[in-house]
Amino acid sequence: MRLSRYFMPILKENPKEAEIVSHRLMLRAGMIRQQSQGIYSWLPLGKRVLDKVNAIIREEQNRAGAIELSMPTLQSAELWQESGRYDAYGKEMLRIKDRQERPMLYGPTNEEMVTDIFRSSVKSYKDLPLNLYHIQLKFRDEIRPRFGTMRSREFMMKDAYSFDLTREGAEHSYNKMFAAYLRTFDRLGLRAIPMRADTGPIGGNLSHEFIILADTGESEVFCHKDFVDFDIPGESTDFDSVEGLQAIFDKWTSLYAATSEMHDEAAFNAVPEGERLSARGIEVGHIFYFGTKYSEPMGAKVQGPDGKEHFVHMGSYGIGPTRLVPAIIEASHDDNGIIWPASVAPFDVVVINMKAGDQACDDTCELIYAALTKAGKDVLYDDTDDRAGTKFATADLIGVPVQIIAGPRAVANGEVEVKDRKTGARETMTIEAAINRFVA
Ligand code: P5A
Repeated sequence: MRLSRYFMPILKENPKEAEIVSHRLMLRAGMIRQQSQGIYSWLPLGKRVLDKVNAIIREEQNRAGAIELSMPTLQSAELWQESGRYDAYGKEMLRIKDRQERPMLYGPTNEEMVTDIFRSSVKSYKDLPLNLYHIQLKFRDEIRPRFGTMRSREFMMKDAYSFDLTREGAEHSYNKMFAAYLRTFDRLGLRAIPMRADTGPIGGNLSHEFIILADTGESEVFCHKDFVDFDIPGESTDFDSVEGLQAIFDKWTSLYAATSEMHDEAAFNAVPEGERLSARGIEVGHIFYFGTKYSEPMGAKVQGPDGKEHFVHMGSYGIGPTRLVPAIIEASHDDNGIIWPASVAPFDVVVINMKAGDQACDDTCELIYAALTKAGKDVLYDDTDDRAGTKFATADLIGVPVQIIAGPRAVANGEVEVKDRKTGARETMTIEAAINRFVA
């Protein structure tokens, strides 16, 4: 991508409305724009990061055996009247009427709709277990939308829903998502700790929130500090192994970890003082087991091996991609801007032409840009005629992991400078070596 032809509206000034660093940097880097309170457009740079986050979420959901579909944002009120949640959900639900005056709503979550899909076609235990997920916009008319896309009214959610014949089966499905979440957040460069959590309007009595420790987080959390160094389940994790996944779950729930709603002061005080962590955190995921809460009132049942009908045991599993992007920034930035983990960086490398219009600089940059693009890298080429200082500030602000800098003096020697955004380390090397670093 040539910056001269891209759309990346950088802000020079610090936006006044931004209270936390991720919101400030997302606005400054031209990643998002507020359209009305708590409702955002994702501009091209932000969209690239969001897509990369979603790709990792999708890979790990698929690895754990979940199957992707797509459900609509608008739902009929009837479904929610069946489960009893239409009235219970209160003012957070955006209620609308269509031209025939039929009550509709903008989905805040999809338990009812997915249960309807399930009951319409699954009739036998032989088709279980089943886990269906989608990545879709939701709407919750939050009392206090704030911090940009961290807590917005319209937001994206990956929501998965599992169906099993028995409670034991459902617990295995829960453990699959538990392990998949540990892997997902790790690949996003984050350390998320599963904590016992309140179930709120989703229901059930088994639930974990996945929390990233951050001073700007909205949740107050309490946990054993050893969680910070626990091993993450590897790529070879067997998601069909009941014992294997139970062992992962048991290990990750063996020490104290709870959100403030579930906090047990006495149990926490039993943890030796030096090992207690009392901190603030960001909830990036939340998983639930709620048994037959929806399947019973909505009549979602299958025939079991005993020939009898059984209401299915269900769970639901949410991750917030539009919250994860600012959460990653909260965890990884410096005074100059964002520092993206390579896995979600909007571009792999930015090529900075320090003197656009200078033949040797132009030729060198074009050569590098073409070679890296051909090698399948996402390359941003700053070919604008801005001052070098402005270009450096922009590159640091948008947080691309590697900068290749081509200035007249180095280029005259057949060389460029390669800068690591995270460490700030700069290295002068031949043009060929700079290319080979990515191609090899
Ligand atoms: C689980 C999947 C649910 O809704 N039903 C389907 C269950 N859970 S939840 O905890 O309410 O939400 C799941 C995740 O969505 C993100 N999230 C938000 N992100 C941005 N702005 C919001 N207002 C918002 N509300 C929820 C969080 O990451 C949460 O863990």
